[in-house]
Amino acid sequence: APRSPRLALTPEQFISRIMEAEPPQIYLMEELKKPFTESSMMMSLTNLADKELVLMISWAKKIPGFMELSLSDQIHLLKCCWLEILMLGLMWRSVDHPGKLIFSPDFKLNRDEGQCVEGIMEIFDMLLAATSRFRELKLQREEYVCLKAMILLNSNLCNTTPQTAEEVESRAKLLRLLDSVIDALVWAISKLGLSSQQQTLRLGHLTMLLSHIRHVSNKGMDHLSTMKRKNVVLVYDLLLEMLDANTSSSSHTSKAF
Ligand code: AOE
Repeated sequence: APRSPRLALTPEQFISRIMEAEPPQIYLMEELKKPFTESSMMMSLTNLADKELVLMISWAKKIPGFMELSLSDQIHLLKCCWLEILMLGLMWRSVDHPGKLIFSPDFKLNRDEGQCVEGIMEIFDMLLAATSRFRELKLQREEYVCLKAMILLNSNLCNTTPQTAEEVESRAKLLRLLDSVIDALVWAISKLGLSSQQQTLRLGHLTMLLSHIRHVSNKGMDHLSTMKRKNVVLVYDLLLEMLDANTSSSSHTSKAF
């Protein structure tokens, strides 16, 4: 049946829509030449991210209400949060594998394998620490999909002041969308059979983890630009200009939409 965007979804419906939007499992599908060198590891990571980013755009488009935002808001949101979204996905895949980062089923790295890339172990450790935190909290799939949508919709909120009437309208839609995601997360938590005090604490802990993810993403971004300066990362088509999300133009992303 056609879905009317004007009818507000219940939290339950909202979650099932974002569960359906989840991208499929990605495989790197290349032979890993072990032991890794700095450039072979960075190449594999970049290849993987390349595939994931294409799927991330289709994922975002399936979030109820996202396509009703202005195109420039859609682009801005994705530009601001792509690495946070990749990182949260990585943490989710790695949550049952202490000490390992499951980039994909055919590309798993131990902390120590980060030794071959300058500066990467520090990022790996932060990723592993946040993953352990999710493990302690026993993060549920429903909560995970809500957090991911929250990262996307929250990423750009404080960076810009809407100016034109269109921007004001898109901003209002964005805020209502964020309300829906928060309601959905609260609903997901309420299913877990906790006391209302424990539910409130869980909501607090989960959302506070998002500030750590933003922090790791900023560190990862710094690391990536260092790598780029050393010409270690091979950056492809769509990915080319976007390492510096704040200063670059949006021509590539526009095409990607
Ligand atoms: C994290 C999760 C994941 O699934 C894959 C990767 C691969 C690379 C990893 C990163 C990660 C974790 C942090 C690392 C990083 C390598 C170095 C860093 C370990 O310390 C990321 C590789 C990224 C390469 C692509 C860079 C260009 C992307 C630009 C995208 C963009 O700006 N836009 C607007 C496109 C948005 C599409 C949704």
